[in-house]
Amino acid sequence: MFSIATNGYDKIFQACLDSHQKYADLQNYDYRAFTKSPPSGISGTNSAWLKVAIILRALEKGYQNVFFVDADALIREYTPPIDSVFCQDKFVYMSVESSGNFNSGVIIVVNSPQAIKFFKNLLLRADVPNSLLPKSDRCLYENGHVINLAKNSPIVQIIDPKWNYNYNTNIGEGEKEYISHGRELEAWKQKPHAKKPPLSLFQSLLVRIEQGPRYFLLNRLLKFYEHEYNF
Ligand SMILES: [Mn+2]
Repeated sequence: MFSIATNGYDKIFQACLDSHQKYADLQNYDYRAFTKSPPSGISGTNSAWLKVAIILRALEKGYQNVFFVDADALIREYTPPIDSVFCQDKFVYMSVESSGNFNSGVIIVVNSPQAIKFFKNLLLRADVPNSLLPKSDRCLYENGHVINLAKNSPIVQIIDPKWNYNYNTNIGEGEKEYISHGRELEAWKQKPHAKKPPLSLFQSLLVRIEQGPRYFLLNRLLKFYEHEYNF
C-alpha cells in the first residue's frame, strides 16, 4: 500500500497520510508514503505518473497485491480490507465518477501477468499527450490514460464509489464512504492549484521534446524512490 505526497503535500495532507498508516497497521499491510523529492525535483504531473511506475515495479517485485491511495484521500477506520472487493478474473479495481469515468485516486491491484501487462501498457503512454485522447476521456495527468485504457479492459472491475468518494461521485443516501477523496476542505485551501490554461497538442508535444521522454525520466525517478524507500 502506498501514497505519493511530494512537494510539501505530506504537510498539507498529514491527516490523510496518518489515516493510511492507521488503516495499513489495522489490516497488516506494508505502507509507504513517498514524500521525498529527488535532487532534481519532481513535477506534479511526474508525481502522478510515478504511481504507475511504482505499481508496476511492486508487481514485478512480487508484492501479492498493490493498493494505491491519493495523498488527499482520507481512509475511514471502518473501511474493510481490500480483498473484500476481489472477484474472479479481475485484477484491477477502481471506482467511477458520476460521468462514468474512472478516477485513479484509489487503485487496487491483484498481482498477475494480466495486471503487469496492463500497467506496462499504461506506462508506455506516459509520453502520449492527453490531447490525443478522445475528448470524453481527457483528464488530469495520467488519469485520462487510465480512463481510456481501463474502459476497454476485461481485467478491470468497477467497485463501489464508497472506495473513492469525491465531489464528482454519488453514493447511496445514508451510505457512508470508506475513502473521502479531495474533500478535506481546509487542506484543499492550502493546496497550490495550477492556474495555467491547458496546452494545445502542439505545445504539449514541444514540452515533451524539450524535457525528453517521460518514460525514461520515470525510470530514473523510480530508481531514486526504490533506493530511498527500499520497497
Ligand atoms: Mn486526489
